Amino acid sequence: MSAQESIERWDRGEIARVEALATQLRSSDGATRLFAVRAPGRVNLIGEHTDYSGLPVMPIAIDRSTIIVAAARDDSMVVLRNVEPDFPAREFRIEVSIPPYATGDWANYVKAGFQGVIDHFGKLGITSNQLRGATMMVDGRVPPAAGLSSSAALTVSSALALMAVNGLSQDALETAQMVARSEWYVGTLAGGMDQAASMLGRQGHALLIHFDPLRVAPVKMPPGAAIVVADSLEIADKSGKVRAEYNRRVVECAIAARILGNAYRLRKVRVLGDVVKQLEQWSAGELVETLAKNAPERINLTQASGLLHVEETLLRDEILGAGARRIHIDEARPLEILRRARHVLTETERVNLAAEALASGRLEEMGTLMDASHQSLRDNFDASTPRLDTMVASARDAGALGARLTGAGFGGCIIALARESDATAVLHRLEKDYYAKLDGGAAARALHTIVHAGPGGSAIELT
Ligand code: NG1
Repeated sequence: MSAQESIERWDRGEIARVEALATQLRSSDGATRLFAVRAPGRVNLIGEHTDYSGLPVMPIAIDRSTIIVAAARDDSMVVLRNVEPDFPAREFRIEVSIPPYATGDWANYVKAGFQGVIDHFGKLGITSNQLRGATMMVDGRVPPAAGLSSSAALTVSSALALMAVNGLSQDALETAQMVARSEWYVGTLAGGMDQAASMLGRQGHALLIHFDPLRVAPVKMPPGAAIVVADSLEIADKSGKVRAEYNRRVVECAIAARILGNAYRLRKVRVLGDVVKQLEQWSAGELVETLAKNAPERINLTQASGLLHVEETLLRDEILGAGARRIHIDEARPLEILRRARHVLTETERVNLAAEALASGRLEEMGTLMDASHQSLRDNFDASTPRLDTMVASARDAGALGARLTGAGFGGCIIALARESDATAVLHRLEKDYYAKLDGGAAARALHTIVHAGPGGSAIELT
């Protein structure tokens, strides 16, 4: 992609942010050759907690982004400065395997993006000691810990910045694939939705994304439809308790997949997507019934290894990972496999229906599917909270066609689909029913707005 093509993806506000960062970098470091990259956050319209099972999702990239202005260095050091004073300056070295900072450090997401570049280009023969370091100024405007993928915006923009200062370029799909697993670096066994949306977003379109291999089909947003996003202000902090809940869901889904794989005598099943892809025809109802016949609703890893005829240590290594990246789950609580599989499989059916509904402008149907998604996330996946449920109900009462939590849940944002003419009423109702009942000033602090589907990440050289 040429610099000229990609600058068209930047809006005026972003260009002003770039100019401010570039001025600082020029005056503090005397840098002359500068690159700017942008990567947006995303909201997911439907297909929640399906990506790590290799099953489809349908997000939009949003018109809020992280921007980095970077200058190459002659050594392998990376010097990071963030415009946000809560995120302190950081320095580290590029090496084959970059050691992470302590959990929760913002710069781990930069390191995660870099590690993706190092691993990927390493396989292509470009070793880490050939990569130049960079001085980078970071300006993120995707609200953090709200389910809008501020982390993917930072990871993707960091990867793009390291590539840009080193003169590395490749197809956007390849970059999306390269960064898909980068959040494993920070200990979240995330699927690849956020990075794919951030990299491959398309103006005015939702993205129907399939995984393994990654494929993206743009679905035009119907005229007259508005997407409202509202932050619950309940912090879905992915570096703490929420990560444990998230990883637990990944494990629960992986066990359900293996039990189904055995029941249908399928080969090499790791995730529910492997089951669905190997069966010529399937329905969520039938698969859930099969699972119920072949395993108890709740199970622990020892019971699962018995059922699967796999040695327990092997099963643990396969599902929880090995070495430093091994994840910990609280084994005193049984793993809920039936309800989790019911959510993921019915959600997959909903994504497929939603893609058709949206493409043909059937907004009511799309809304109904979003409502059903929320109910399943609440009842089968235990990913909602009373606050998110209240907001979803308010949005529906105010005339939204459908509403649901978006992202991992456990706090964060809701999303509502409304006719353009009703969107403001939905926002006002949330202010009155929800924000007004929180502490003073909540409505002023909380992001609640209409978002538009914007373009994916890109890099330009500043002249
Ligand atoms: P959030 O919590 O919005 O970042 C997470 C995962 C996604 C996906 C959704 C649930 C990360 C970085 N992202 O999104 O991959 O699994 O939950 O659909 O953990």
